[in-house]
Amino acid sequence: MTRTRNRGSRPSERDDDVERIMRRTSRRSFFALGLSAAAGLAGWEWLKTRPQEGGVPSPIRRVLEYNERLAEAYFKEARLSPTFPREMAREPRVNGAEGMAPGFDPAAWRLRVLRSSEPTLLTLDDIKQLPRTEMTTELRCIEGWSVIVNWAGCRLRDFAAVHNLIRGGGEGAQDIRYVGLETPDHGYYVGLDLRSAMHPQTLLCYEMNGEPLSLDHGAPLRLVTTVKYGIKSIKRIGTIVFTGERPPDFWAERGYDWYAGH
Ligand SMILES: Nc1nc2c(c(=O)[nH]1)N[C@H]1C(S)=C(S)[C@@H](COP(=O)(O)O)O[C@H]1N2
Ligand SMILES: [Mo]
Repeated sequence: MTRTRNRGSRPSERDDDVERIMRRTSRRSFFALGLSAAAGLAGWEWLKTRPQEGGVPSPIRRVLEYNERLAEAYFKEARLSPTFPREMAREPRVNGAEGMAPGFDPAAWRLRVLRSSEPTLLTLDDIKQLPRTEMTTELRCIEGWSVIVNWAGCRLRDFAAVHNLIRGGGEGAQDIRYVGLETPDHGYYVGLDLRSAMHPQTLLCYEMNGEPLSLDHGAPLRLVTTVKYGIKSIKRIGTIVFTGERPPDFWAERGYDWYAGH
């Protein structure tokens, strides 16, 4: 891992920062904020009734700011992929329909979020309450074509921060190193290393080129990540899991590189 210098402080000092943040985080549990995974849906319902700060319920804002510092300490060497003027965005061809059988009802859809305890079920509205991020980036298919697309959604990193998903879960809990995602029918599934999952251009997307996602392009919620080939940008996410073990990956099982970076 290459460590880059961070505004005048020596790398070793930055490491101390990370250590300190990590120690403090494990001491001061997020239970106090009612935001732990264990708080689950009840906690989330409570959150939605909190006063807003900049469009985000204030307890979320606080945890976001806190976890952003943590994420930055961890992932500070993230390089941003190029972005493009919004006018350059085109509709990508529909590519790949694994795990996207007909008969799917987006209205009945819920996102299952798993860490160590009980799964949490979220609606699309829950996800839309989180800070919205828009980006116009290149979708690159491993088959050799690419297209510039405008996407909107929630950074997976913000999602993880709000739901306290990247922290170890206390005594005996495994360290989170990966994120796994799969379609509701388990027909398509991808694994991401945590660094790529927490990259600021890895989004849980619900809009493409200013319109709600179509079913073909992954409605109601898909992943888009600029740091991997299109195979990792899974459409129609059903379950997302934060885990210590490398998740299975549809195309890795069929001979492609598990990391699929480009
Ligand atoms: N569920 C699901 N997601 C998927 C695929 C798939 O077959 N099933 N194909 C992937 C591939 S190979 C690419 S290039 C992109 C294409 O996204 P698009 O159809 O929105 O252009 O979706 C990715 N996500
Ligand atoms: Mo692809």
